[in-house]
This record gives sequence, C-alpha cells and structure tokens, in this order.
Amino acid sequence: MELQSAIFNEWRHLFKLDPDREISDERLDAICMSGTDAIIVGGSSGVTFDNTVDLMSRIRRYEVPCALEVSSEEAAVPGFDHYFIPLVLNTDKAEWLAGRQIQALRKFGAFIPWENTSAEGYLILNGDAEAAKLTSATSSLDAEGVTAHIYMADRLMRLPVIYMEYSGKFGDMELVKRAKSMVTGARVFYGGGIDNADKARAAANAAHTVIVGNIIYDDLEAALSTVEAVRHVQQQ
Ligand code: 1GP
Repeated sequence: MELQSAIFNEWRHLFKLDPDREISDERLDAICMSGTDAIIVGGSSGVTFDNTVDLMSRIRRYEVPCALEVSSEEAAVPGFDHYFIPLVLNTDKAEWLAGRQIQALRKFGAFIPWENTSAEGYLILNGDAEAAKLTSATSSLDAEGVTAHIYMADRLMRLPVIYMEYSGKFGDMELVKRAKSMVTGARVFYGGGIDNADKARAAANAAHTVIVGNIIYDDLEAALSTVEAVRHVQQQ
C-alpha cells in the first residue's frame, strides 16, 4: 500500500465544515461549487454519527471530494472519499496520541478502509483553541520545539500529513515554512484564522495545503475569495 500517492497530495485548498454547526443549502452550495480541492468534515466537539451522516449526504450531491477527520469513534461514518485519523503530537496526554485511537481500532480495525485512511500528526499551536484545551496541548512551541516535532512526525513516524493547527487565529508563517522546508515525505497542512485572500496567499506560500474553516460561517464572500487566492500561488 503506497500512502504517499494518496488523494490529498494534490490538494492545495480545503474548506472544513463542522457537523455541529448549521449551514444553509445556499451557503453549502457556494462552498461545494467554489472550486476548492476538497471538503474536510470535522470538529472538536458535538460531532455525532447523525450530524456527520447528515452533512456528508448534503455534500455528496456535489462532485467535490469529501474527507472525514475522525475525532471520535461514534462519528466514524462510511461513504467518505478519505479518512484522516488525528494524532496529537504536542501533548503529554497519551490518550490523544494513540490511546483513543487504539480503543477504536480494537473494535473497528478490521472494517477500516485502510487504502483510504491516513494518520494526521497534529501540532496544536493556539492555546486558546478548543482542541488545545481538550487535549492539554503544549501549544507554545518555539522554532526548536517545532523542529523536534517535525523530526518526530516526518522522519521517525513517517506520517503522511502534519497539520499545523492554529484554529481561530492566524499563525506564525515562519514556523509553517520551517516545517515545510524540513519534511521529506509528509504534507504540511495549515489551518487557522484565514479570513481573507491575503492570509490565504501567505498560508499557501508557507504550507502545502491550506484549510479554511470559521470564516465560511461568518463571511461567505471572504471565504470564497480564498480559493482563487490559493490557486494563484505556485507550489514551491
Ligand atoms: C480548524 O484548521 C481549521 O480545524 C481552520 O481554522 O476555523 O480558524 O479557519 P479556522
């Protein structure tokens, strides 16, 4: 099985939709028809089987690829194009790195579509984010700390994706660039605080893939402007 040829290797721009948040048909239509490379479904809390199935079936009316970030075993829903399993790398609480995941694998390991499933090594870098509080993440990493985590994720664990997560806040692009310059196999995802075309461009210059979340719900036009902005940034 060749993980490195995965579907997401060509993805530059993603919209992230939260099953626990309301979105109108009109807004969803605009997002799915925006030209984004894919939709990723996920959230830090309130994600259930029912609200995930509901959102997936609405996105499925469109051709856009759709991936699920499986953050709780109850919300593992079949029918997505790809599955990401988050492993939080910058926490002392092992349950978020491999504990809950192993509990889920005990039950569902034999049913997982492995060829469409990838681990995502998360670095949660905004201490105010819900995910940081939930997982007790050590979010204040300096350049040396990020470097060590990238060695761990990319060289030792050989994870296919490293997700630099600043959810709710625009992050330190120098750290993101550093991560991208270091990786040998992983793809660097960046998400957090992208709410206009300029920030989308800056993030697309720093990371392989940029993820736009909150602004979808707050300012649809601004969200849509990020698609075009990312498309015009050449991948280095
Ligand atoms: C959240 O990284 C994503 O998991 C996107 O962040 O919601 O701040 O855009 P925002």
